[in-house]
Amino acid sequence: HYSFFPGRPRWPPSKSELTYAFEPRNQLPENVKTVFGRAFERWSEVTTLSFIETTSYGSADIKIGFFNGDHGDGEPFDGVLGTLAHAFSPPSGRFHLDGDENWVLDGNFVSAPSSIISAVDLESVAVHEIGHLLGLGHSSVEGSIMYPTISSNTRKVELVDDDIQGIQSLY
Ligand code: TQI
Ligand code: ZN
Ligand code: ZN
Repeated sequence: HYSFFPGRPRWPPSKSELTYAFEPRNQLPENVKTVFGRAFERWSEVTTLSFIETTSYGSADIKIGFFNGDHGDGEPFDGVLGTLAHAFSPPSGRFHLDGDENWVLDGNFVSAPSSIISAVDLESVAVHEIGHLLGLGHSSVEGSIMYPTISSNTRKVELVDDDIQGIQSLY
């Protein structure tokens, strides 16, 4: 079953259009940004929320960036595997990904040779973390997007009934 963060934080009803922006210093290529756009779309399809990319990083509701190791928020990344990403509950909007992972995009390695085995599918992680950004905690339903484990080299991007019921009870 789905869960929420303590106190059930959510984005206020007045904010059904959420903006997102990418950390300018990352200089992400367009195909990486597209993956996040698709991940947001999966949640907007089942809610009244919409997500709009903005180039105004400072004023965006959701700020997305790749960071390595200690990046100043008290939750350092740990190199390959372990923690892959973290996102904070509403209305924080902070969405950080571990730059040391071997991220896979549409089945292709972004930053590593394909002989590497610790591949992590970016879209799968993005869909899960956006759930957290919107207020969902972890689910006990195996196979749900919000289930707290994923096998490496696995792609899991489709919301299941439990994810949809959870987000629809918040929004
Ligand atoms: N990052 C954890 C996660 O997003 C961070 C975390 C741990 C957390 N406990 C939490 C976040 C409680 C909110 C509430 O779950 S992770 C997965 C999964 C991670 C894990 O890097 O371990 C995914 C990131 F679910 F597959 F294990 C993305 Cl998809
Ligand atoms: Zn962080
Ligand atoms: Zn999680």
